[in-house]
Formats: sequence, structure tokens, C-alpha cells
Amino acid sequence: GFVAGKSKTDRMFELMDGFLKNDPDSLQKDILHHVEYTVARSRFSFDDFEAYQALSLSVRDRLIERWHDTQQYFKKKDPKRLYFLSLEFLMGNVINLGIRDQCAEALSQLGFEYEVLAEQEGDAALGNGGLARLSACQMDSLATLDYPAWGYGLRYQYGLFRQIILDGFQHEQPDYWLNFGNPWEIERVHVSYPVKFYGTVKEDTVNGKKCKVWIPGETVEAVAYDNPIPGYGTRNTINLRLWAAKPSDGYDIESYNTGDYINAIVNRQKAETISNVLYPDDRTYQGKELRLKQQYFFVSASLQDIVRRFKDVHGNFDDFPDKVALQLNDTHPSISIAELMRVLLDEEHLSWKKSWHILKQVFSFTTHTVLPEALEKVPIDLFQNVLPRHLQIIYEINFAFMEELKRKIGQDYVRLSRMSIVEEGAVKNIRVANLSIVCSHTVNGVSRAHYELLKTRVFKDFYELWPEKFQYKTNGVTQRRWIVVSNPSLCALISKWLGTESWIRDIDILTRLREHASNSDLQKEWMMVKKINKQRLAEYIETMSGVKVSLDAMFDVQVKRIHEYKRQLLNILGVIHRYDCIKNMEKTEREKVVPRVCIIGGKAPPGYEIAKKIIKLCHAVAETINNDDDVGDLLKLVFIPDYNVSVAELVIPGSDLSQHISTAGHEASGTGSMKFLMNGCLLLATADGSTNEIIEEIGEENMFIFGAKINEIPALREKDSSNNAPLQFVRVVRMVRDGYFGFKDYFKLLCDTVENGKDFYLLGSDFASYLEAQFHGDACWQNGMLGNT
Ligand code: AZC
Repeated sequence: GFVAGKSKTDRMFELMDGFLKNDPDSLQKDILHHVEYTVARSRFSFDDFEAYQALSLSVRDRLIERWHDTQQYFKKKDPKRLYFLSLEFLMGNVINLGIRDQCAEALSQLGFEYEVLAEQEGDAALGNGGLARLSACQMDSLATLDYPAWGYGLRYQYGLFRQIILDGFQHEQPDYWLNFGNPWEIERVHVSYPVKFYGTVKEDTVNGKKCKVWIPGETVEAVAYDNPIPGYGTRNTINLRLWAAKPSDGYDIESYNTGDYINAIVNRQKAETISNVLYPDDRTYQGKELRLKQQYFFVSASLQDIVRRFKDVHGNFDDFPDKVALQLNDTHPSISIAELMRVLLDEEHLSWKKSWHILKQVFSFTTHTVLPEALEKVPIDLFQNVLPRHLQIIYEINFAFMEELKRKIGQDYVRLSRMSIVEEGAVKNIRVANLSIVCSHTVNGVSRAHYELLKTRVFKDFYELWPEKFQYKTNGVTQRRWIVVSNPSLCALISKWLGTESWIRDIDILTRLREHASNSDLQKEWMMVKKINKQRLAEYIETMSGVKVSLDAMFDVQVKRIHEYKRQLLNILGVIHRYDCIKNMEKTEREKVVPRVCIIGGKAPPGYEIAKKIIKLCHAVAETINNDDDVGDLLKLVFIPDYNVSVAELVIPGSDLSQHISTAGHEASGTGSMKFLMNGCLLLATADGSTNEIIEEIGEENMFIFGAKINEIPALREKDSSNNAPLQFVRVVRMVRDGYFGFKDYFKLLCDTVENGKDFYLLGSDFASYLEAQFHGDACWQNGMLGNT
């Protein structure tokens, strides 16, 4: 019972004795507490994994405190909240609490090593590539900059597939990342919402007014899993709320009534699979029912949660746009537009005019691509079946839009049909990007070059109509993950030379390092750090691929998803050329060759045949080169399997040179390059995406830039591109074609993509300047300018 005369709150404070403490003693007590009572192991005997669990839970407790404070604070303040809707997040673990050293000390007294425990943690691979990793960096930034932000997404049971390489071929294995639990998340069984699918729409009257009622055919429950995200150097701790599908009580009463109990259960289980698996292709997933259901599932639950939070404080919707900002991360969550409209119309019974007025003030849309095939479309039939009411709403939005457009541009039917949200044709589609542009107040590109392409090509019609909607924010990455966590030695060096840790919060402070750039002590220390990281990477390469590499060689790295436009094939053909040159050299010439370790890593989308052939070619070429004693340490080629965030943290700090060599005009931005740069690695790159801005920032003389520029590409494609290819190119492709690396038949299709006038990604016409840039890299290495001093 309470002590007489004391309020419940006073008593609570007394009992809690303030906040959890971060000194090693208190941490130790908490860790042992969790070992004993949560993990339920004896505190006298627990292993690394159990220690990792107990440590994570102890840190999580501290996160929860901060999270509660943050929510309490914002509840009182009622600011405009930013809701970031994304189908993909590639988070990585919590880093910003600033209690790493205390944890390490606490653990060491208990006989455990922090680093070893950190390795126990698997990746939560709930995303594909750049877009998903950017979401994670943005969450980190929002928290650090004290924004009242929420992330919303899906809690997939199976993350991105694990890549297994057998005989040089990629195989996909499911990544059931939850097998050993996830100590960071908080399951909120009481935060759950029903999500409806299928069924029919009926007319009804409510309060004397006509309205639509959607009678669903299926209902699935969305349950919240919270993942607190702390800011750096602040108590602000935001939340990433991920939804998982659970059976709904009200599910499908009909089939139970028919007496087929077993079948009803089986069907019900099918519904629960909505959140099971992440689509492993970052470009093309058009018209799949499950995909549409996933999108609607997370969007509907998120909006119910957001509207509930708003209505807790506000009696009507007038203030909605002042309190709610909905950020669409690509078109994947764009169905939320129709859903918000439906909620306002059918559930809140606002008029169309009023609903539309609210709607058009709350959405902003970021697109992450320039590839037309990545612009989502949903076949009308599918839409009609899964979300009948939403289709009606979209038709109505489109009707109003077409009327408005006609008033502005007249009867230009070609243009009208290009801009319509509904694509007419043999198969009618909903163009999700068009819906997003029409209904958002802002359309955002991810680099300046991307923005230019949106204006002049991808969304030209829309730009001409609404130039004021378009803008760009060049992508960034957080130094907190890509230096502080992944490169502790460099982190210490930077803080020492700057005499402050403030760069961890404010990245611009890093530029002050320029003052010390020519200091030979700094340079020596810098190279020591690089050596340590190369050593770490070399050990990893040896374990993963059995190849021993020399630390004196230049580590030349290309790690990212495998795509034709990213041109890993150009890289491999360059390696073949280098090999061919070495083989044909005199002994005296060989002495001058700069030894290289060429490292490639990345996953191919499972259904992307050419990408898979590129992986196989890399292995086949590696097999030949790495077993050629005549070449030895002068050249090695390694493929690092199962590239993911943890592998990136190891590879990036250990690289000397990294390649970002997409055909100009195809990479919307590119954020990998930024991670390499901040780890003291030079770039070999085309003037594509964000690289254009990096050139301005650090100077072309500090990079190896090559290849055709964005505006030259169309003309080059017009020409018969095989005529642009130099002899060296023809020669190396011939070697592959003729079976020099085996698998002659298998590689035929791959060779076909760059020969006989088909070279769409212009490998041939960029080859000479690529080799020149590589040669320039060798020369700089020889002069000690690239980091071999
Ligand atoms: C990527 C872009 O390809 C990349 O250039 C950009 O840096 C990144 O987004 C972050 O904006 N896009 C994707 O990963 N996926 C899609 C569907 O575009």
C-alpha cells in the first residue's frame, strides 16, 4: 500500500529512485538481473549469447526510460509530428547512448568481451539496399536533431535472403532473423488494429447523409513492435513501429459457420503470412497481390495509429495538417493517400471538399529512382479485388485531376493520358507515382542530378504543371554508424586531432581536419589505422573465401546490389584486362605493377538472370587468376558473399579505392560512396547521382572520374554502340565468350548484353576511359598519394 499522505507519483519516484545508472556497477547488477530473471540462466553460468541478451535488455531498459520521457514531453507540447512511412529499414544496432565504454568495463569484470558479444547480434535485414539504409540513417538523424518523429514499417519474419555461393553460383536461403529472438524490440500486444481486405462497397445513409460502407471479406490484425531509436547527445528517443500480422478475432465468421473448422483455421493462417517476407528485388515488383496487401496492411495500421494519437488531443480535423506530416518513402506507402481519404470520408464523415483540402497538405513524397521499370503500377483488376473502396476514391481523385488539367492545358489527349493516374491499355493500371505526385505537396529527389532528371525526363509533364512542388535533398549517411561504430580507431584519431568529439553530432566540423592534412604525424597515424582495418578485412577474406591477400596491395572495392546499370561487369572486364596485361609483360615490367586485391560483393535479385551470371563470372575469373602462381600477389579477385550491413562495417574501413561506376543518369544518388569517403577511401566513379556534388565538394583532382556524362548518354545510345568499343574491350569480352574462364555456354547471354550493338549500359564506350582512370589510380599509389606510404 501507499505511504499515507504521499501521492502515487511521489511514491513511484521513491521506488524508482530516479533513473537507471550507467556506472559499471549498476550495469553489472542489471545484466545479472536479466541473466537470472529474463534469460532465466544462472548468474554463475551463462555463455556469450546469454550475456549478449542480458546486456541488450539492460541497454533497452535505458532506452525505454528515454522513450517514455520523450513521449511524455511531446504529448504535453503537441508539436507537428513527422511520420516516416517506409516498407524497408536496414537498421543495425543501437549506438547513440554513449555508454559503450561503461558497458565494456562492466562486462570485462564479469569475464566477457564487449566486441565478442557485439558479434552475437545478427542483422535485422528488413530492406534491400540504398533506400532501406537511407531510412535508417534518417531515423538516426531525426532522433539526434530532436525531431518528434515516428518511423512506420513492417516487421518481416524473413529479412532479405542470405546469399550462399555454391560453385560460384548464388543461392538464396531464408533469413529467419527472429529465431533467437530480438532483444531490442518491445511487443505491444495492446497496440493492435484490424486491417481489412477484399469485399464489397455499399451505399448507406449516416445522419441523413449518403455515404459508402466497405464490407470487407477478410480482416487481419496488425500488432505493433516498437524499436526505440536514441539520438546522439540528447534524451530524444524516437520510435520505429513495425507491424506484424496476427489472426483477428473477428476473422471470417462465415467459414466457421459452415462447419469447416479446420479449413477455416488454415485460411486464417494464410492471412497471417502478410508480414512474413520482404520482397528481395529493389526495382521491379509489379502487380503482385501479396505486395499490395503488405503495402496496405502497414499503411492502414499506421494511419489508424496516427489518427488515434491525433484524436486523443483534437476534437476535429481542422488542425490535422498542422499536426501531422506524412512522408512517403518512395511509392511503396502511397496507398496511404487513398486510405486517409477513405478514413476522412467514410469514417469521419467529412465532405469530399474538406477531406481533399486536408489531404493535399499532409503528404510529401521522395522518389529514389530514375528507372522507369521501378515506378510501381498495380493492375486495376487486382486493385478492385483487394481494395474496392480505394479504387473508387482513386478514380474520383483522378477525375478531378483530369478536369483541372484540361482547364490548364486544353484537350491535349496524349499528354492527358500520360499524366493520368489510371493507365489505359490492354491491361489497365494504377500508376502509383502519378497518384503520389498529384496528392503530395512536395516531390523530392535524392540528389541534384536526380532532381534534374525528374524535371526533364521522368516527371517532366508534372514539373511543367507544378514546378513549385519539386525539390531535392541530397542523401547523406550518418557518421555515427559509418565512422564511430564501424571504425573505432579512426574515430579516436579524428577526435584527438580535432580536440573535440563534437563532429559526432555535427559533421561539418570534420572539415577542420583540413588544417592538419599535411601534418606528417597525422598522416602516419592515419595509415596505421588503415593498416589495422585492412588486416581485419584480410582475415575476413581468408575465412570467407580461402584467399590469402597481401596487405601491401591496393584494396579496390565494389560492394552494392548487383545490377546491370551499376556495371559490376565493367569492373570484372577491367580485372580481366589487367590480368591479360600482366600475363603479357616482361619480367622487368612486372616489377612496376601495383599489386591489387579487387573485391566485389553484393546480392543479385533472385529472378534477375543477368545479375546472377555476373556473380558467376566474378567467381570464374577469380578461380583462374587466384590460382595462377605466375601472377601471385600482383592481382587477386575475391567475391565477398552475403554482403549486408555488418559486412559493410568491416569492408568499408579496410578499402583504399572504391568503385561507383553506374552508367551516368541511372544512379539516383548513391550513398555507399559517402561511407567510403568518410573512412578515408578514394573514389573511382562516373559523374552520376551524388558523385556530381562530391566532385564540387572535394575536387576532381582528388578523385578518379571517368566515362560519359549524363547529357551525353542519349546520343551515345543512338549510335551503334558496338562501334564505340575499343579493341581492348572486344578482346576481353572475346576471352569470356571463347571460354577462357570456362562455362562458355552459360556466359553467352551475358556477352550478348554488351556486344552486337546491344550494349545498353555503354560498357564498351566507357571502357577506355575506365582503364585510364584505373591507370591513374596505379600511378597515384606508386607516388604514395593513394595511401601506400
Ligand atoms: C536507391 C537508389 O538506387 C540510390 O541511388 C539512392 O542513393 C538510394 O535509393 C537512397 O536514396 N533506390 C533503392 O534502393 N530502391 C528503389 C526502389 O529505388
